[in-house]
Amino acid sequence: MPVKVLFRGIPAVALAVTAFAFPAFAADTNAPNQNETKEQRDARMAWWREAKFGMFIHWGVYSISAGRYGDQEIPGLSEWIMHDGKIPLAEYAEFPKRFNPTKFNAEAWVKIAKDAGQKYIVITAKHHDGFAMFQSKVSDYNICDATPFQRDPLKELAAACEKEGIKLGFYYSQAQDWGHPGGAARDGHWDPAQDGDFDAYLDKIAVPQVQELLSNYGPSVPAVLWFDTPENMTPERAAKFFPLLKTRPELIVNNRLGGGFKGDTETPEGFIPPNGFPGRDWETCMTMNHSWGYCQRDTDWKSTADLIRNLVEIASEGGNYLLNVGPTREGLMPEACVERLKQVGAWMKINGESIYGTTAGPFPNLSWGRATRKGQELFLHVQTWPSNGLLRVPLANKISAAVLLTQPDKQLEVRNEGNVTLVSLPATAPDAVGSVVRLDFEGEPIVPTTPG
Ligand code: FHN
Repeated sequence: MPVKVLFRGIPAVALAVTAFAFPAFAADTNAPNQNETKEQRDARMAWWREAKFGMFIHWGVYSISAGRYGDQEIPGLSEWIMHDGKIPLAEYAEFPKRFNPTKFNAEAWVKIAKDAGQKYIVITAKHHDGFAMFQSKVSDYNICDATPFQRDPLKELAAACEKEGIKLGFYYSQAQDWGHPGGAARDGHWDPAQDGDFDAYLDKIAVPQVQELLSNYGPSVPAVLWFDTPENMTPERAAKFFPLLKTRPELIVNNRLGGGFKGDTETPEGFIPPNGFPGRDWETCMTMNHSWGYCQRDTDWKSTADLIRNLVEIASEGGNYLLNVGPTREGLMPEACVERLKQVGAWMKINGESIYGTTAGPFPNLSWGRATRKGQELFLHVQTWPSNGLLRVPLANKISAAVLLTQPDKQLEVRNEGNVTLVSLPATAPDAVGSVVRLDFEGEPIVPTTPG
């Protein structure tokens, strides 16, 4: 089938930047959690701050095409294929008829996340193509009514997550919807079947579907609601969602609803902000390759070492890491992802205490690695092993204990020299990617501006 390719080569980061190029509106006093105290907020965010590491899942009928349409490769993100290939709605609506991911096993997916050390999952309930990956009474353009599969994966995931103690969140594309009349499309509609009134679309599709997502999966699912690309959203339009969000006081909502709604979390996409977002909770979302949805040609996977170092860098700046997997049309996670997640999990098994529940480290920079903090413990992530066996830590506090997490029963020799704490390390690093030293220190960290 010939397809006109109109991809404009928008990388993920650029998409993120353009997505937020909206004027800032005054905070709406009707917005959820406006009057929350710091204590209430800390309690609401507690599990998320402890979790640090989550799995993002982009799964939809775009995994059928996996980056190809007819005999053409469609450049760009595989989940944008309908947009970038300018595929008419009636043609795209043929995809669901071929979507039968019989190998999908919610328990297996949750186990992959759990074994990786991930504490929460956020899955695409509806992406920009407008196809709902859940049972929806609002529109029959959904996985239960429009595919031979006829199962609701969100329901199965909710049950599996509950069993394993993993939190489940839903991604919902509230503004862009290329499958329902009136839904927004970046750069405009390409098929007259998409034309319609945006407010009517919000009232008839987006708001009621969010209500379904907030009502049909039990009292604690979704734990997170992850909006995206707020095209055309205004404060009035964002406010249509507020009464619903307020029905779930424990819900965590990201900052992409639009209309000036700040939400609970900043969401840098594909990059790590050098100093985090002081005073704000934040989460870097990132794919393991380039696409978010499954894309057959996209095999440029980040290495396990990169994934671990990203996680460490993010934690050292006080953020969470939401790492994406794009499962296949059969319902399987790509082997390359599973393998890497397993290896990250092996590292987390030993070093997890240096990540979970930590806050940013106290050092502006360290020549040999990164640091995280949990109360009176500092975790030194040594990525460049000192050739003389002495780790120089710009810290003047009294140290009561120092151990390598690989050998927690063996105390390391520590001494203070001026402003610097010197830790004696073994000749070789126990872990080539990142070995962690835990320092138990007294008082508040004293970090000299000019290390001695
Ligand atoms: O356009 C989407 C993209 O497909 C993907 O879902 C990412 C994930 O954060 N968000 C959008 C771009 O900002």
